Amino acid sequence: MINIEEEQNRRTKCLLVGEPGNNLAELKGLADTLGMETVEKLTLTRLEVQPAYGMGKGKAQEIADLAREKEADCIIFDFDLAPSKQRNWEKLAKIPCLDRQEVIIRIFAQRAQTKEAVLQVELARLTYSLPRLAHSYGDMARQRGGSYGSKGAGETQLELDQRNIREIIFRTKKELEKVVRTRETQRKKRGSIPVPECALIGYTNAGKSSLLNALTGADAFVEDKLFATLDPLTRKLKLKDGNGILLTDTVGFISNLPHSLIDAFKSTLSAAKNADLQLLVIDSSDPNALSQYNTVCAVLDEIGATNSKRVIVLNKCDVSKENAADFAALNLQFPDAVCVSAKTHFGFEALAERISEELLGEVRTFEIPAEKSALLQNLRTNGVIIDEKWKDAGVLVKARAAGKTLSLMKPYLKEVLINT
Ligand SMILES: Nc1nc2c(ncn2[C@@H]2O[C@H](COP(=O)(O)OP(=O)(O)OP(=O)(O)O)[C@@H](O)[C@H]2O)c(=O)[nH]1
Ligand SMILES: [Mg+2]
Repeated sequence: MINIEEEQNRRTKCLLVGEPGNNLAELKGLADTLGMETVEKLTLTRLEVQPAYGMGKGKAQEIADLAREKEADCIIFDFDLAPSKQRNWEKLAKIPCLDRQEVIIRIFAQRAQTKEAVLQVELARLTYSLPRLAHSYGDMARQRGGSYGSKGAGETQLELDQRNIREIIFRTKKELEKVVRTRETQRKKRGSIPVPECALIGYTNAGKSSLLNALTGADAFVEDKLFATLDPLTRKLKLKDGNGILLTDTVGFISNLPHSLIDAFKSTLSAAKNADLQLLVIDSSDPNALSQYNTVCAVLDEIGATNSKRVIVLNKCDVSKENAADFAALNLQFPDAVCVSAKTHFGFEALAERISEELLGEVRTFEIPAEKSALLQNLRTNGVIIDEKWKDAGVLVKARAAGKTLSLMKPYLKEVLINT
């Protein structure tokens, strides 16, 4: 007899399948995050262009048999499966067959907490499901949004299901727009005095939330699983000079991030787009740090978040220093990067100084003639004065200034006068 409790606590077993050269470590991380147990990993030796399964029937049957032998409850592919291929696989293996996109969407769905995140994920899930309705097998049909099983479903029923989903997509979009508008109005109300904005951006698990917490004393959720953060969280960061800046934690990126998710999370990702400064956080202890960096840059390109200044932050250097060769290579690749550890707070002073330099300007000395008091006033309002000494002819000011204010001040730059 089945022990019901045991059955409920049993973790879903999965078989992972990846393309040649893929060690499936990341996919296993995704499966772990979903609470699944990986019973077997299988890397294909070559790729074939085969319409039914994406590989020969023999190989596909072998994988299906292996899944049965290992008592896997599902097969997960580390690449996209077209709807018809997914259907063929599920018919062959008689268990759910998920592709990478579906796994990521499911994690997002598990993690979503605020109304905005829930709506965004729902939108991505429905968009993913729509072309798959006609192909879903058994229980998966219902999970993916359809109301019918694999057999006996007439076309009218399918059309009805598709129309239902299209209507829900339309309603969800409208509702999401409303939530985003409300948030934007609140943001505008708060932002009457412009405060420089800085966003923590990076691959999932790079340590963005840990950095926000360590730098600002926030209590953002941190976990050694993927996609711990779905909602942006903003906190004030006090710097040595000036009135402080706003630091925002953002949703992590991953390679092959489903398009439907990028689309759905556009409003959340706007924090990255609107930031004056992007802190690009890299997990320097990860052997794939460089390809993760490239993925992040590609997503930023895709959402058009390319106009902000960028600083590379090599995080987790407490761990990566043990792996000296990889870490040295990263430092060589990013000579301007700031090395930090959210765990030990190593490098925090250097990071704060770098943020100040980028957002408020470097510390410079200006000699302002007495008759240019308007300039001094401008500097007081738009820059940060660190020290001022009055002399007969004017005032010697040590200050940070950036942008237009710095351009106006340039003729009075002390160092330049001395050097020329
Ligand atoms: N050793 C070490 N571990 C760190 C450091 N920073 C973060 N971690 C760990 O890395 C894991 C991920 O940290 P998070 O802060 O949740 O990462 P994240 O970038 O916010 O991840 P997502 O929200 O999933 O995108 C956690 O287990 C942290 O404890 C660090 O500097 N050193
Ligand atoms: Mg996070």
